[in-house]
Amino acid sequence: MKIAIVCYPTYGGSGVVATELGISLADRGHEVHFVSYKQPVRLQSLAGNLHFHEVHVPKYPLFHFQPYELALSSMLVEMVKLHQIDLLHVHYAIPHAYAAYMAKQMLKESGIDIPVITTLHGSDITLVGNHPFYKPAVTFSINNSELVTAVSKDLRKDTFSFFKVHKEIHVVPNFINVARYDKIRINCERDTVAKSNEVIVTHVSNFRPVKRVMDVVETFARIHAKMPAKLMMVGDGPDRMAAESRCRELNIWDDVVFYGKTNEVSKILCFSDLMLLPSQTESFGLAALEAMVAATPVISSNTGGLPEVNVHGETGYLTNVGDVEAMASFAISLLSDKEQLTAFKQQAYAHACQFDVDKIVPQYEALYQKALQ
Ligand code: GMT
Repeated sequence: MKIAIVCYPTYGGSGVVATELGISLADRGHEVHFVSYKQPVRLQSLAGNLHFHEVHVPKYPLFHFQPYELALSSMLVEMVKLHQIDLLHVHYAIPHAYAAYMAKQMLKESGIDIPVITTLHGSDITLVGNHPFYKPAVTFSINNSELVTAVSKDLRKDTFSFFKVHKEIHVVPNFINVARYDKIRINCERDTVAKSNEVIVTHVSNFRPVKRVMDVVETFARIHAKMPAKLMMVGDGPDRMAAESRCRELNIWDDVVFYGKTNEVSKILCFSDLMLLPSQTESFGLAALEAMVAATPVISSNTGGLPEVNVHGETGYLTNVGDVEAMASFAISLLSDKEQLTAFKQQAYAHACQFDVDKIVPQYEALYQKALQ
């Protein structure tokens, strides 16, 4: 099949999932065309049947806001014709599903009827898409996609409760490439960041308010008070500075590393003992799954799709949002019991294997076949 994938190119989960999906589809023999305003960060090499098309938005002084959707839908029309694309798979409803709908209508004039598959990722439904300024357009583009998928049962439930959607929503969970992580785990180079008696706690996110990074810092401070420990803060975003100053106030600064945005996430997770993900809401929590495949148990909040990924008492623990005391107490008891920690590490890895790319990508392929029929 010739598939065009429209996504955000950034470190965000939706862009990562879309990129990994495209890479895997190309491995499975499909021709994949990524369309975005920049080459996706996880798309390191373009060869053979993997292509990238950059959307350019010409700057014109009349426009206060540059019309990205217009440029995207025009590019999709040209690209579909030139490369004889079979289907459009758009990740994140805003504005991708809307632009794909417009492209589809334009293509009809040339006698081409191309199916659009929309994958909902979370904040496009629960945070941004829900805003009254966007809601009618989001509802319209979901209802006018041939097929709609959501990354968790919880996100499907939210979509039905927030929008008047009359389409079936297929749940296709996020996935990871287990074989790739297995290779990294051979040499983690743990001693480059911590002494042998120190535990390593990690947080990975875009440091937006929804991630509650201050809860990470507060939880870590409690762990640090009980045992030698290091905190790895991976990612960047609006709450990073506040988190950094809180680390200074709490006198834990020397034991905290702020990495910023990095492509070394899997390496950092490889030497981690515990992942903290206290998000306010999380449709899936790809970061939790990436930790688990690196055999790192997760302490997360119990909201959204997180309970579909992190199993309480098996791969980690779930707590109420904002319950720093509970997170710290689970963390301290797990990290101080070597035997239990080893068991949780193995269980986390075993559970993550259920989300292997080879199990999930065929689900998308089956949906593509369905859409083409
Ligand atoms: O987590 C973010 O803020 C980034 C965001 C995105 O859209 O890129 O992530 C969403 O999609 C990910 C991939 O499907 C999910 O794993 C995240 O849980 C989801 N984020 C939220 O729901 C807040």
